[in-house]
Amino acid sequence: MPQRTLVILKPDAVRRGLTGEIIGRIERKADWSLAALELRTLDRATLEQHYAEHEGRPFYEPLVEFMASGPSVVMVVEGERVIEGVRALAGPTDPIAAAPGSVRGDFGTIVRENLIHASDSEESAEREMKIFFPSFA
Ligand code: RTP
Ligand code: MG
Repeated sequence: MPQRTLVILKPDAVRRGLTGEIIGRIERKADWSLAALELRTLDRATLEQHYAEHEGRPFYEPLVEFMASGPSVVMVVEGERVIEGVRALAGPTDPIAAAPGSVRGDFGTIVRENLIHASDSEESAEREMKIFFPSFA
């Protein structure tokens, strides 16, 4: 079933020059393609909307600060089962627990700077695409 998902290559991925590597992994999956892509420094208001579910948690403030600390690559990826698929390609939140072969497992060590965000459900994907690409969805 074709789907769309909102993917962010976080500021650590851009700073470390890993965006080509990660985009390449996404592009090489059969029947997946890029529907939107932009290099953008995310502002606080956008991040507060995006991470509203985490407001009040101890990691929220440092997370928002990190996410605003430099440019990110914001993308919409479309294709067969892409919501579940990009989450699998990313690996679990904690990069040390993530298997080698996944983006977080191959390149990450600390939980906050885990390189990539991907929508976790169809509802999240719709909500997040509207936040980052209001004219697109
Ligand atoms: P994401 O939303 O970025 O795709 O990641 P996720 O679903 O795997 O993780 P989530 O629980 O939604 O957390 C969002 C992001 O917050 C940072 N985080 N830091 N204990 C901590 O320091 C902590 N926990 C979460 C990570 O950047 C995580 O991706
Ligand atoms: Mg999440």
